[in-house]
Amino acid sequence: MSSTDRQLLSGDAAIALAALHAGVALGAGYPGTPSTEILETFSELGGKAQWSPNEKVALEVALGAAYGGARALATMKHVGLNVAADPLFTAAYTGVPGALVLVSADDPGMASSQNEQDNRRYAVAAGIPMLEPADSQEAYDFTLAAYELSERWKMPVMLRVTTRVCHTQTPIRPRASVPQPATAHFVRDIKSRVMIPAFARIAHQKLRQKLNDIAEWNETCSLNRVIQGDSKFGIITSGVSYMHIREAAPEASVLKLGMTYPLPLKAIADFAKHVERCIVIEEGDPYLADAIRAAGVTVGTKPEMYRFGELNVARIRRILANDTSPEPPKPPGKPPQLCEGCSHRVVFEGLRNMNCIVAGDIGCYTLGVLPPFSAMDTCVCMGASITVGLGLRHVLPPEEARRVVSVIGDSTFVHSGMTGLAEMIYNPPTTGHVVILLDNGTTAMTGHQEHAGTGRNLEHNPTGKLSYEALASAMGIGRVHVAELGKGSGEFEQLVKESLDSGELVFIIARRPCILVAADIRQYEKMAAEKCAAAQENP
Ligand SMILES: Cc1ncc(C[n+]2csc(CCOP(=O)(O)OP(=O)(O)O)c2C)c(N)n1
Ligand code: SF4
Repeated sequence: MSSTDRQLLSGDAAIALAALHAGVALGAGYPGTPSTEILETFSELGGKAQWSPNEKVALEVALGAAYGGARALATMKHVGLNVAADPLFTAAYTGVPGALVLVSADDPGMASSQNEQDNRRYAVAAGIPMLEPADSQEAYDFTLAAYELSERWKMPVMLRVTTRVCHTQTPIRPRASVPQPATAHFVRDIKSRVMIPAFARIAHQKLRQKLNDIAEWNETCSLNRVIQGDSKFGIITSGVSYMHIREAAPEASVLKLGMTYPLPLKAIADFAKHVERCIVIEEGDPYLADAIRAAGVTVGTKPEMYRFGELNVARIRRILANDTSPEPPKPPGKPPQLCEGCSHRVVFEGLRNMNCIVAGDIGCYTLGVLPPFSAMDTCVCMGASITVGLGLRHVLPPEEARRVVSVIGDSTFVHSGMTGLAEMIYNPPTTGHVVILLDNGTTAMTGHQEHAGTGRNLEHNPTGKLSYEALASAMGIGRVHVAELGKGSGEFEQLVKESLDSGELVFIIARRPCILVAADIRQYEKMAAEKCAAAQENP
């Protein structure tokens, strides 16, 4: 197959291929549906990709690479951008001498997420140009365009994709050749990169000027397209909604926006003026509709009920008919559950038997909330188990407070649990607290990725390994226990009971590999040991 032959790729794979073709020097991210496959594919294709402990770290590492003059990629799911929001806003001020593309993979309909936030709002709030592809070809083309834009305007660019775009396979034709980046090289530019207030004030002004210039450029940019149709009826749209619209209303004139921040408001007003009725159709929040109306352009928008969940052809037909009658219920799916033999079962059986108040977290183990366990009382965002548990401990009457435990997975602990431990040591509840770390040696929920606690990198090769025991002890937790989980919950229950009764700060590492990767882990370890032995024999 020649490099320009058509290929059937998911949007995630198309982004990875474009990153490879763009000569991206480093891709960093944290797994999360629907973004995970981007870095995995980038690595399989031969790109340098690495999992970071969390999204803030990933964005900062990628930003550093772009400060060094390279093209860099940062990937994450939508909620990950909440974690990375701090560097994001200031990266817009500093700009980049290389190029930085941030992929935010949103999950309207919450196929695998705790909320359906619409990250287009982040592009506006931070002042970062944003592109929204509709299918895999556009995912490929827009990724390349994002690098060109990032280099041209010397600032990060956001590629905002959604679940359907990420996971649907559609044909793409790669470009015959893509201009390659210059070699990475650090050029000192203190006023642009060190955001003390005196420099940041100037940087903010520069950012707003750049955004004005980009908005002007976007008025005639080829990333936006008008599909001429019926002059009576026009639709303004972006992203995957465009694909559904072509089927639901093939006769309509369509303005398909590819760059959705900053918006080409003159082109939009012009389009609306030339059709008798104009409506904005978009998945998620009425982001486009709000901005277009705020600019004084009269457009219709979808009824509020269509803000929730994904759009599809049937729902768009209903929007166009202004049908707000109740929608047919979705066929009930099989409720998810922990695998037979999953080590998390032992833990939640024990917690249920002891009637603990469980501040939980996000991972496979969130399924501990469902029967037969029903042993999780809170779950907010990654890392919140330890801190929410502490809050409960601080205010509940002592006899209730002593039943509170925090339960956190190993990948989640590395992601955002460590600061919770610092809080526990700094502001200890009078009744003590018990944190249970579920160390199954993988990020199971998102497809078994490695993390900084597994001792293996993205490609499963050996690398540095965080020791939870040493970390907790060094942070000042007096009672640190490792519980090798067996089949029954008896021993584990006894340990938790003693820990709760102690009234001290206790950190329990409940250890047993996820059964779905236990054999793989043994294989990785065997290969690493063989490599090590070979290196010793032939130093
Ligand atoms: C900020 C954020 N990033 C990523 C995700 C996606 N995600 C949910 S849980 C999880 C980690 C799960 O791994 P672990 O804590 O080890 O639990 P396990 O699934 O292995 O039981 C990830 C990456 C998320 N929900 N929020
Ligand atoms: S994938 Fe692993 S961690 Fe997740 S439920 Fe199954 S055995 Fe448990």
